[in-house]
Amino acid sequence: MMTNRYNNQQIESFAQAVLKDGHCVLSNHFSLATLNAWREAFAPLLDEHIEREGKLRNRGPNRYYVTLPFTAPFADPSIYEDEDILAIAKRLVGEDMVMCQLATDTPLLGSDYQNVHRDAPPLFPETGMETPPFQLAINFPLVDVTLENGPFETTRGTHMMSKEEGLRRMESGEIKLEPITMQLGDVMIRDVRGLHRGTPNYTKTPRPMVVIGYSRRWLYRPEVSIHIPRTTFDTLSERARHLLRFNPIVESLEDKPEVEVYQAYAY
Ligand SMILES: O=C(O)CCC(=O)C(=O)O
Repeated sequence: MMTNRYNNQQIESFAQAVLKDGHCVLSNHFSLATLNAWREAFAPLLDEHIEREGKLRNRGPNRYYVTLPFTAPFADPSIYEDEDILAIAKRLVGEDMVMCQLATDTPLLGSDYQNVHRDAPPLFPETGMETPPFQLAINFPLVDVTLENGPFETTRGTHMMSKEEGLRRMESGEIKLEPITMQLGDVMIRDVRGLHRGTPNYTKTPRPMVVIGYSRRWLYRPEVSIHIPRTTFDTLSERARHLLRFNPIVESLEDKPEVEVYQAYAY
């Protein structure tokens, strides 16, 4: 049985921070042993990815988006069924939310500043108006994130305005990009509409950042999905089966697309 670290009031205040600022950070949340195992298992996946499709450079130079296989060590309920994170996420994207993404963003030496962007198009582009949240990214690094190795930079409040308005307020200096440095174990919960960018990794060590997507049940993002082996699906908890209910069930994880489907990422 997984237990809550935070009480209801604390959960509510994390959710309020996401509503107001667009993001919050839970410090020292995940087990370091688990994250160290993820980092080790991820290293060969990154190498294979670079070999196979590194030339596409679709996230900018020396920066890679790699989907994680839904298998050990990544198919870990202590991570994707974390009680505190689910409690915060449900307040933001609904009791019947779905988990739609399990992947990583990794800048290497030679990466660059990305253009400021959001990760999802607006729901109602013709109005310029924003709504309550519909898609969240749960981000946690597999190494400490410092000012040197490519901290994610983000803004406050821009998830509730049009991209044009957000960029205008950044241009005028009213809203600033803030680098989010993180310790291994920290977790950021963010509304993917907040204007942000990746920054250069000046070190020789990759900076993998995991992204788990939770969204409203009615949102379909064809760019992302989690392929769940049938044999694994049968072993999942009832809650996990419910969270993952709209993902494809596959006979084998070898039946995956040749290249990442999530190529266009910036909106
Ligand atoms: O990994 C990062 O720091 C940010 C990457 C990013 O925003 C993206 O590729 O969409």
